[in-house]
Amino acid sequence: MSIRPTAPSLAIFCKVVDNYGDIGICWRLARQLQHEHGVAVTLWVDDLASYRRICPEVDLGAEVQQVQGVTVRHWRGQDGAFAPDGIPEVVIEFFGCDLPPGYVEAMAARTPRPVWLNYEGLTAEDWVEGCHRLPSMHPRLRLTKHFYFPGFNERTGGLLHEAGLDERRRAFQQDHAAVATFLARFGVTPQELAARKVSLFCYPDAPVAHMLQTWTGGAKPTLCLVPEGVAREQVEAFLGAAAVAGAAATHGALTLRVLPFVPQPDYDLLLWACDLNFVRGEDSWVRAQWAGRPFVWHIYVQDENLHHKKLRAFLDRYAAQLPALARFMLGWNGALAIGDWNEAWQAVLNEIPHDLARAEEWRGEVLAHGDLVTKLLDFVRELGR
Ligand code: TRH
Repeated sequence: MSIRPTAPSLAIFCKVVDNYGDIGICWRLARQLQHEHGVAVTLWVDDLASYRRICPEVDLGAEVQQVQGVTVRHWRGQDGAFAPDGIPEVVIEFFGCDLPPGYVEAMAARTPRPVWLNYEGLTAEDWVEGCHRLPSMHPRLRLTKHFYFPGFNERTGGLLHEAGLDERRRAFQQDHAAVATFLARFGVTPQELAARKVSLFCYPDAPVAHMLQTWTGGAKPTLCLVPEGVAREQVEAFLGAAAVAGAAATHGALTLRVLPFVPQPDYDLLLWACDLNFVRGEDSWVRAQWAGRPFVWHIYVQDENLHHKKLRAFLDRYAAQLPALARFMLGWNGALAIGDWNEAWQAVLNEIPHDLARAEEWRGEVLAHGDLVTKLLDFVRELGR
């Protein structure tokens, strides 16, 4: 950990719109700012219950609490007056969530005024390059907000990636006993370890039933690990029972196990332990990119099929040389018809050696421009000058 004497104080405002992705990203960002850069972070969260699913030590009843070095405040609403001297040097609003008006007034009254960033969603589309770092004046107050877009190249804000992540990932993946011990927590037997291990995280509209059927009829055993609550209907149809943590069933070549929702660092271990990962949204998608294993991304649905455009923009960058994986991901997201599932899946499996090579290459390409937190703090210093 490098505590920099100039590390600013910083607040992150996180409104959990639905699911855990928003708090997933904010919590990861907060931790890395604090642990690796010594930043005094206050994380304002409106939904502590969602937060607790990925971080079990969160106290649902606390207005203010310390969690792993981060000050966490329950953001109860838009009311309230705030003192200018209580405002930190940097304020980050996540996905354009509206800050409490009294807080914004206090920001304007602070000397010097804070750096104010709007942390936006990740997309591989080119337009973000023109919007990253753009200023936006407050219509009334002497305050300027800047857009911060995460992204994949030097013209964007980078991706969250902790120091030493890759070393930890490699050490874990090479340590077969550690992988077996980790998976045994979920009831995975030594025999099941030999199967092709797949984690499954997606939105409810993914064609999960087709996938389960394909694995059931497969020539080789598949072990599917699915967190509780994910694709509940299709999982229950396969199990013939409630999809509660600990439930499991085997049909044909497929064994399916329902896992409890694990704390965020353990979710990385799950991705690292599997041969292939189905992920969704933003944060698990990025974590899959660091796992060194093939992944299938289920993108968050947007009006007018905008998400298909986003998916294609990513596939153009990532999977230009991985036609089977690209085709399967388009099918998984309803952008084309998969047709024969056995054929499509077999083509994905045949391509795995290329996926593994691409994952290594991709990490190098993206991180050559620095990780998100380092880039964000550089931008803050630039604005503060
Ligand atoms: O929750 P998500 O669907 O995320 C988001 C939100 O929907 C958001 O509103 C939308 O804008 C964005 O997608 C595009 O999926 P995501 O991003 O993968 O976040 C899940 C988080 O939960 C991630 O931080 C990993 C974590 N997680 C655990 O900690 N334990 C688990 O067992 C699992 C399955 C996930």
